[in-house]
Amino acid sequence: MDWIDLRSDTVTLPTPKMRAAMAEAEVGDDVYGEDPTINKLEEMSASITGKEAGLFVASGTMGNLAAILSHCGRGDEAILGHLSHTFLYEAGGASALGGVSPHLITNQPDGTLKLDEIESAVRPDDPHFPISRLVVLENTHNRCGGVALTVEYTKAVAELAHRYGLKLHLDGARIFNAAAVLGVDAVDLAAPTDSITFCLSKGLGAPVGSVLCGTSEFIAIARRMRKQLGGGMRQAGVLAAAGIIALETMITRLPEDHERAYSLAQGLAQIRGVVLDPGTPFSNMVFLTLDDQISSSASQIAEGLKAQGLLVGVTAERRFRLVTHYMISDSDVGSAVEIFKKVVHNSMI
Ligand code: TLP
Repeated sequence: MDWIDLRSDTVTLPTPKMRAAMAEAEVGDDVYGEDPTINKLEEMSASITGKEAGLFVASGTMGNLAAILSHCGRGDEAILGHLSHTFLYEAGGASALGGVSPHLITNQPDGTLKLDEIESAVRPDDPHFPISRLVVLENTHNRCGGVALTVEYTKAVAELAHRYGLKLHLDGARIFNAAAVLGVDAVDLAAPTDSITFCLSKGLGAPVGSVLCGTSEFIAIARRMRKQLGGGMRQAGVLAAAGIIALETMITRLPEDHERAYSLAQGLAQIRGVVLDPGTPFSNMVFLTLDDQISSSASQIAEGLKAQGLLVGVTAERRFRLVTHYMISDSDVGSAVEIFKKVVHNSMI
């Protein structure tokens, strides 16, 4: 079956250009720092985020974890949102492997954390408390609908964090989507932060990898953390080669995904029985919920959609996430709406 796969932008396959670059990549032992393709990707990544240095890592999860472990020691605390990917979906790595406690603050619907709540979360210097070391933001914010955090907001959080001697890490898995939505440069979104992870293997279509960027001093520490985590790779230039093509060819086309997410939302909004989240889509994600006219659960509806060739993400009992990416065409959007309509209609009470 020719699937229309809207579960995530992580399902994207490498483009022919990526495969060609992978086949021809010049490689070496990256643990010795001798893989020219990885070195090039790391330099490009540093420059595209305006940081001094970059570190190629296996995944967004590894990038965020290496960052937290580099900023914090055992018993320290990181302040982050209750809906952040790092808290919800990274298997508790920071606590399990680093002994770093999460100090949760409520994410506002727009993905932000309230400044006064961050400030109150910073621990006083008292032996009863862990030491507050880090604030973590996410841009775009996945569970908050793919919404982008602005440069001004990021600056305000950085200023606050720095005032208290804390660092700011940005989970910028989809930072280029955020930059496209806001019409700003990724450098400006990253500038206030002390470190940023961005992903090559989501909307940018590369098969593997993320890059953690920061000062040279920070990246040297993170490089040791990556080794501890078992992420010191050898001739991984074959992977980095695809990442280079991703940076060169896939960033400028992201607005197409946002336009298609918009058309998808317009189409789905016409279907009786589903309610779209207010404002969705903010970037390449459409979030919607089943209303009372539908007796089936989201999983049951998803099974029905799958039988018709449409794959969607189920994020709660009655809730879906649909994500557009470069493998989704205008006609896929039209078909997805038709399939959704048919399956939901058949589930009407
Ligand atoms: N997100 C994936 C799933 O894990 C949910 C997805 O399909 O959206 N930060 C953010 C904001 C992410 O969305 C993700 C992946 C990560 C970090 C982790 O990246 P990977 O999967 O490369 O470890």
